[in-house]
Amino acid sequence: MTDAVRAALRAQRIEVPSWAYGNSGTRFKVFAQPGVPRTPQEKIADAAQVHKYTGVAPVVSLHIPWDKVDDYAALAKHAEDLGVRIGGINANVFQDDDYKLGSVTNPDPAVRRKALDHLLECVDIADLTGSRDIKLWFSDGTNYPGQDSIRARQDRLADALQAVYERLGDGQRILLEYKLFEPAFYTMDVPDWGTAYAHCLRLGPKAQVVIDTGHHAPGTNIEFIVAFLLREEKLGAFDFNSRFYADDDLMVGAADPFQLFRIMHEIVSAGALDASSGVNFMLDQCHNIEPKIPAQIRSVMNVQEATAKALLVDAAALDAAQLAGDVLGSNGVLMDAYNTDVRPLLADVRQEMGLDPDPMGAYARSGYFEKIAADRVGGQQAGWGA
Ligand code: AOS
Ligand code: ZN
Ligand code: ZN
Repeated sequence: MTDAVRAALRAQRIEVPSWAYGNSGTRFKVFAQPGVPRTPQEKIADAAQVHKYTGVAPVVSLHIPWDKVDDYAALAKHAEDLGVRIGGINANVFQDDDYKLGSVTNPDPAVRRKALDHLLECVDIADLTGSRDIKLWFSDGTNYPGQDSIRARQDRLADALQAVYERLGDGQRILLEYKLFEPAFYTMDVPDWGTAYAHCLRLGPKAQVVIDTGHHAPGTNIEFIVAFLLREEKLGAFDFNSRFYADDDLMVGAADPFQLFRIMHEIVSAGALDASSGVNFMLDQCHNIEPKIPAQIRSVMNVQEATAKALLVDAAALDAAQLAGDVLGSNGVLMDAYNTDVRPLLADVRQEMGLDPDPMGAYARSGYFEKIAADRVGGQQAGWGA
């Protein structure tokens, strides 16, 4: 079993977001940090550090227009030269003044057209970067009862999604992300997994749901959603992060490592950890007060630890206990795995991969931060929330 566990841990792939490396903050304040990237190229260079020290984060998501460049093929080559590649393309229809009353669900057809054109531009960019995933998150919604027709907005959303779906090339897919609230507070047009699932079901097999772990009501059983969508073959990706209260975008696993383990147990037990499953394990976080690159390294390590524990679940014993109705026995099997310290195993696996067993220490000793802090003075790109 250990050889298979080690092989699965070596093969694990986690996609990191370009926006995690730029300055970010809340509506109250953005605390600028020294050395943050000034260009998409520098964001990719920072993301490459995470892969250099973890060995399992070779893919970087872009966010358009934050990462807009003149030559996407050159950007993809830049990534490859650094040992990583460009992953999902994230649309942004939430920061333009025109989108105050919504983007694709706006009552004004001219605004809807503008938003749809941006979504189609993201597919064009995915063509150029060779990306499979076009990730769509809509901040669209309403703040007051009566503000707009809930049903009409669903019709507008469906029309826009259908247009993007028809534009998709071979091997591409829509990843539709839901969010319970914020920035709209009365209705979001894609508020929950059921809405996202229903739209993706209507669209077809190239439309999948993204589960952002910060996008649910407190107490939501996220692993149930994971298991259900896996069974329906409609789980496309995660936007991993941690929350204490809302969409806090904190380091994944930092608030509730047990929940992350339960999520990864559903993934492992469904055979969905392997890349062939099509599930994309992405991070979607903002590091407002902590150093960006180490925070991403820690996040990747947290996902690795939850995954390692999930891989250690004695599936045969669990199955037998479940079928026997042995409540304490089945729970005990799961808890035995969760309570296993997997850090020595992961340190071993890193050494097998030719890596330092301590990614955080190795990065800290590398001098990379000191170099970028000295080199990158001025003109820092604003990131998410800035
Ligand atoms: C917004 O809350 C969503 O989590 C988005 O996925 C994310 O913040 C970013 O816009 C990337 O799509
Ligand atoms: Zn997200
Ligand atoms: Zn979010």
